[in-house]
Amino acid sequence: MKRIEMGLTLGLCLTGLVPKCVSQTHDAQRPNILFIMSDDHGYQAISAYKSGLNSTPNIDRIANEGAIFTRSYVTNSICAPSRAVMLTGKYSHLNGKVDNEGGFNWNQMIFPKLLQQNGYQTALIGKIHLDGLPQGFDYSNVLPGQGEYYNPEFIENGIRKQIHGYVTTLTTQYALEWLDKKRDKSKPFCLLYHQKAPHRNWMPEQKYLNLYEDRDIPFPDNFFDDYSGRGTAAHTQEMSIVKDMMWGHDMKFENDPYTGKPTNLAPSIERMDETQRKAWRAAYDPRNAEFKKKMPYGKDLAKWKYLRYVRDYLKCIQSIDDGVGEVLDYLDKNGLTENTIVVYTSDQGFYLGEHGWFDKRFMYEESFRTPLLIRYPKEIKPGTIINQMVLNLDYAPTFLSYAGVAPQKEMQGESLRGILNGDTAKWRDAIYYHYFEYPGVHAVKRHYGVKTDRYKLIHFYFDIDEWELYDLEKDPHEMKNIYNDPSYTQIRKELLKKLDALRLKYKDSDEVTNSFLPKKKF
Ligand code: SGN
Ligand code: CA
Repeated sequence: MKRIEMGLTLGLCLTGLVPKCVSQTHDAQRPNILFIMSDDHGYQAISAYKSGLNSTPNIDRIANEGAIFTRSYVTNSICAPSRAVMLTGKYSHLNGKVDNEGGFNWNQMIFPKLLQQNGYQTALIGKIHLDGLPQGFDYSNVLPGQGEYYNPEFIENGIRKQIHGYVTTLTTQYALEWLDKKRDKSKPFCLLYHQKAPHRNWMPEQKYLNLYEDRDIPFPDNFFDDYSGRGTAAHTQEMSIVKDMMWGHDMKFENDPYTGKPTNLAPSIERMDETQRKAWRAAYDPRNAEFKKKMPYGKDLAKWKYLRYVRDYLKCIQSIDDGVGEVLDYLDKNGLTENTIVVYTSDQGFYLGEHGWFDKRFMYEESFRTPLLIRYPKEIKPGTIINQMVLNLDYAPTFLSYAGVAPQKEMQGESLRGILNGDTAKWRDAIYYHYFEYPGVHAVKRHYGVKTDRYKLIHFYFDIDEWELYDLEKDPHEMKNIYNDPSYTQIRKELLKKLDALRLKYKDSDEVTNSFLPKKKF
């Protein structure tokens, strides 16, 4: 708007002749926010990260037309806590959601509430994994808990219904319906479009059941890791592809190939209608029969399990990518592309066979790091690459900054807007991590630590007291703990100092840490 027109409008507003006009004019300029997130989507499975595993042309569009972050991390690599960090802009020990088990306090401040209070229309669609009726949203349509792949239940504004269909396509359909028909188009929007896939147990959409079956998938170099050179935690975890994957649930056998007994795949299959079940069996039965003919063992069995897992995982991602394409097309067709910030991320990273693992939780790179792509044509140059270390803690301040809303002062993250515009001078040189869920599923010990550009220092605690140090330049796959290596004494001292400083800055301490320990002995 030209300055004279603005003066005139402002004048009329001040005289009370044109109520609300300033905010309406302002609203037209404020960007929309489309926050896309999937669950357990490792950066290794996005072609924009050039890993060579699969092809995700629609997700890649966000990077090509905007920015890609090469060092984006989470503060606590597990689902519900990560989401709580993103919403509140605070570390787990301050927002209270330290693990998947405890409740989430929806009464605390979260960025959607601030946007809503400042004239945004807000919606939450898909997986959130935080119990209770979501606050801060004009519309919500969410999966209960983890949600189901086939014929899932959705809770629409508090009302629970089972819906026929596949979860990823339904979530996309609801997002498009809200954008097109359910929102107040006179206001800017903030839509959280959050997919359940590719979370375990990796059940692909009917049309993708045979995708990648004829394609070889490369194995990570450290697939046959024996954990020598690492401490107790890497040895005692229960997230090994070869040892911990189940014949039913994970490997998709209705009967155990060795004992012939029915497996725990049954609940997933029973949810399906006849057509879905027929298509499923037509795909898996012949492959399972093939396996039984050969009965591979040793390293061949490990490789077979890896391929079954990763192929199913990648199939699930294909449906996510399709959905991203449909939503980006909707923005294009409705003239919304220019004025909408589109973010793609995951609640954490994931192991795709690195160290022989699936799942997440560890501060080791593949689960600590997460994909992050942002497009905003008005401010971000296409093809921008950001190498600074950023955190999911930064998302709330970033959205608020673009919306012109002041963050709550307790929020601990930094807006990414500056570094996206090339202002990198004062950015952080270290990041702090803290994982709490132990004892728990997958048995990953409690730990916290610091990562700098080159090094990573980790302290595993609770029922052990062990330190690990990695030189990521010399040892990018974190195979050799050098904490006690005398040539790293000085580095170790500096990192310990940095860790203390970060714990102080983010208000974590032994006292706080101890307050989250389980009350009863186990
Ligand atoms: C389930 C999965 C685990 C997974 C957790 C947490 N098991 O318990 O493999 O680590 O969720 O995942 S399953 O048998 O139910 O598939 S998270 O993404 O929600 O944190
Ligand atoms: Ca997750």
